[in-house]
Amino acid sequence: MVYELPKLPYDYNSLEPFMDEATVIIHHTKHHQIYTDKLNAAIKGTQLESKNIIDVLSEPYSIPKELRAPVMNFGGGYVNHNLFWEILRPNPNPEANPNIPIGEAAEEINTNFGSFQQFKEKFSAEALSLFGSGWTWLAYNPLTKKLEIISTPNQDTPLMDGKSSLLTIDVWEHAYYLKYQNRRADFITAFWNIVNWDKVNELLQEATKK
Ligand code: MN3
Repeated sequence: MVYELPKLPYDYNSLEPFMDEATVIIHHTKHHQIYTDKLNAAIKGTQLESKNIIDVLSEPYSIPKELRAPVMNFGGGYVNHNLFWEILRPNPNPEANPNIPIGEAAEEINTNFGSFQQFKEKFSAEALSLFGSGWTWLAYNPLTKKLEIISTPNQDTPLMDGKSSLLTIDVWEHAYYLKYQNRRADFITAFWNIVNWDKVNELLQEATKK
């Protein structure tokens, strides 16, 4: 398969003021594009060309050894960013539209973490304390049937551990440095205003059906 950079489901400036236009443009057209291009280059002419990257990353130890590092890095970077853009949405007036979980996602968050507030605090603390570059996730573990807050280094993804990704924040510095510099905590606080809870709920429903 040849992978393409997906179009964003909103305008580059529409996540303002929480995520600034310049960051979104560079993040999407440079960083995400490079992961896409390097994934295509890594699998070109190999047996992985005929497989779906989601399936490939779900079984990282079945990736031929010489391809494993580039496929995990660039394939992970490709799918992680695909998800990241999908779980965001514009919210120009958060005071009028407090952004809270809906449906099954709301219920499961309450069951697993006590309340949305407690979940938010735990997830934010996890994202803040992640050392170096990586991602913090809300994931569904099909073995325990529970939600988990986890972090992964680099471009690793919960798929590699058999878990389904429901929500994620990119805490690589490229995701926030232009606007927030070293203030990762402010970026995380802003993030909650633009989470697309309809999408998170949809992903949870898909994950629990499997
Ligand atoms: Mn990124």
